[in-house]
Amino acid sequence: MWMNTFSRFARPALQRSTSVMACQALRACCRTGKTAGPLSSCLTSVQLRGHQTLGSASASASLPLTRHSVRHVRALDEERLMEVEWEDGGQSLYPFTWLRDNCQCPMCTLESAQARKLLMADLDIHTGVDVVEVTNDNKVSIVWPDQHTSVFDAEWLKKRCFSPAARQAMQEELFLNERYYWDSKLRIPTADYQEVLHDDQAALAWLLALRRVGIVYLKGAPAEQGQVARLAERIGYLRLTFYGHTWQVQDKYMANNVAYTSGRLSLHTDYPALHFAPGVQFLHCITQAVEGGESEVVDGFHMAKQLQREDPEAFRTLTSLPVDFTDTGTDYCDFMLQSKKCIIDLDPEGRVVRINYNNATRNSVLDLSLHQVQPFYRALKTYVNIMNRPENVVTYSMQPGDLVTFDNWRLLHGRRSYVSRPDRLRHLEGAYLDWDEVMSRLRILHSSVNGNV
Ligand code: OGA
Ligand code: NM2
Ligand code: ZN
Ligand code: ZN
Repeated sequence: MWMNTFSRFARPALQRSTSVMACQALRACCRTGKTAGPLSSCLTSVQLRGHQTLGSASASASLPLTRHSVRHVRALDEERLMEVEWEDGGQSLYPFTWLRDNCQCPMCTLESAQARKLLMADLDIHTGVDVVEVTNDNKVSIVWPDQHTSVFDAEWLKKRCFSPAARQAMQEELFLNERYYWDSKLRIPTADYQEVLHDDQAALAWLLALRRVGIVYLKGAPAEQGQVARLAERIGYLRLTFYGHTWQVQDKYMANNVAYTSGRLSLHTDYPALHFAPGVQFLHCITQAVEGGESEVVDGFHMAKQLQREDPEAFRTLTSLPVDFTDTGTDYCDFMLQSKKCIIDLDPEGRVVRINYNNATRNSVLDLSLHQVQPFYRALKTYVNIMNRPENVVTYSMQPGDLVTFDNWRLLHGRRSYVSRPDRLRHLEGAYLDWDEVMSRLRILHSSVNGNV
């Protein structure tokens, strides 16, 4: 039953990003109901009220554990590499310098902190080796010229193999950078607030979907303040900003932010006025307006890919021209922020990693040469037009007790204007977190739910 739902959830509304691997992993998940490997678990799910309801992340305990045994090891002195031949026939190469740098003995490693004690000053980056051999318990032992001995576990070495495929697999396991792109057909993954608070499998499923899809809806929170802080404590701690530890989205007299009015908020990411914008946002509905106030979201990464395809010149403009943002006022304390960001941030490999765009805080100071001004507006308008296409926007209306969690580096969100009535004040409570803390909790939950594989 969940398989059906999940594959519908995965395609066609969810289009995968670049690599083929995650898609295969996802399909494998859908077929077997098992995780595809460490930290690439999929989610079991059943449908509820038009949303995609998350079950729990499936455990990998029943997967056969692949144990890697060393058949043979030798030193390639010329290349200064150690070659490991595995029982399955594969081979891995490890540089002498890297092996010496990562000796796991108590003199070189502080075991209680899993941290390196060996100093760079004491590392000979031209070292040779005296002896390399496989021990009786299938470890690799190296005696260095100064007779210091290092012993490496076979699994430990295998995971750190330098082949492009092994490196890619390790990076995916560590950072979960594969994303499932979506459009208006997305059924937002949904979980139960109380379950996420009290059940580790539910919490893991929540955070995996938050990472992969970018948005997860939680239902069943008490319609009173304090819930976003409670949820942040489930992860670690929240991110304090000038708007406070948590903040109240309400129509306020002399509002210090356009969000604190009853007006329409066009699609935006929060806080581009901070150079390090919050990675994750929680919004909890305490009271909804009688009329209006519906929420809108789009997948900013998917929209950026679409822009790149449809208008490469506009994409180049938005990924290369820095734009000034500003925010001034008083809240938690007084503030006078200035920042410079490209609307679309790429990593060194050219992958989209962050969207920075709030039209309300985009500065009137525009640090561009005269001839760049019109191309900049043209590019931004093109990107915004793509986002606003009905086939790209997901619309929902938050009800008291609903709590939405989303990737603020990836999604753009907005809200329709609403009718403010003194007897029914619309009230959302919000909070920010950063991705480091969220990913840290995700890894811990993954190893406690699925065992340290
Ligand atoms: C915000 C915001 C959404 C809403 O406060 O930045 O996007 O529904 N609010 O009020
Ligand atoms: N609030 C909701 O970029 C922004 O100013 C987003 C932030 C006021 C904390 C709004
Ligand atoms: Zn050592
Ligand atoms: Zn916002």
